[in-house]
Amino acid sequence: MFRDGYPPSVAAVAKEQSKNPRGRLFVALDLPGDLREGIAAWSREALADPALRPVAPESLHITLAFLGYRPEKEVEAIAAVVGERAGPAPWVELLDPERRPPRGRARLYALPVLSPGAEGLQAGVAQGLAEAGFYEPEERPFWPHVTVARVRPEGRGSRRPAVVEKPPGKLPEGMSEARICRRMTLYRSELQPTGARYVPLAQVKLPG
Ligand code: 2AM
Repeated sequence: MFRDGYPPSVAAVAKEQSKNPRGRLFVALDLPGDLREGIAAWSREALADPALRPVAPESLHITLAFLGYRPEKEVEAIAAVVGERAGPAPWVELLDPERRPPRGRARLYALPVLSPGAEGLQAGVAQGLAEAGFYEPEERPFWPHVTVARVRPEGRGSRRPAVVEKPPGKLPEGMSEARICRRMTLYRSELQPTGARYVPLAQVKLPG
């Protein structure tokens, strides 16, 4: 029910939001620059299908915990928990692209990640954030991956993904070699018509 029985005006909602701003937050393991460049080079051909919207090289990451919309005033405390949960820098291996969902029209393509270290780091960060009340652990198991492309909608205003005629093939040899990831970042995702922009709010250097 609305207070006074009237729905708030657009101006009132905007005023309330500016008093209590919220950000769409997530914690991610950053990939080393040469690996991001390698993915970008591969993707120029592999993700050339017009139905695909490749992720910009600077936005490639492994999400560890997606917090959803949180009040901006919590950012400092969230960053402190992320810092406390910094573990050893994990080694990661990228696997050949997979689509999600596996059947029907694909919505995204991702490179699954093999990394017991990243799984350990994710478990610690998720537990710390959940204990502090900033995160609700997901029921599905953690799927470490790097999203490399999202599928555009079929038409304007449609929620149905377009058909991908030429899905990405395998990764070239050498790209699956294990790499060490030395940085974990708390990001704010800003949704824009052209795709999301990820703004780093706090960064943690991982030891080792
Ligand atoms: P994705 O790459 O698998 O799409 C910023 O949006 C990051 O948070 C993305 O990496 C995205 O994962 C992840 N993300 C977005 N919404 C999410 C949700 N509802 N649950 C889990 N992760 C999400």
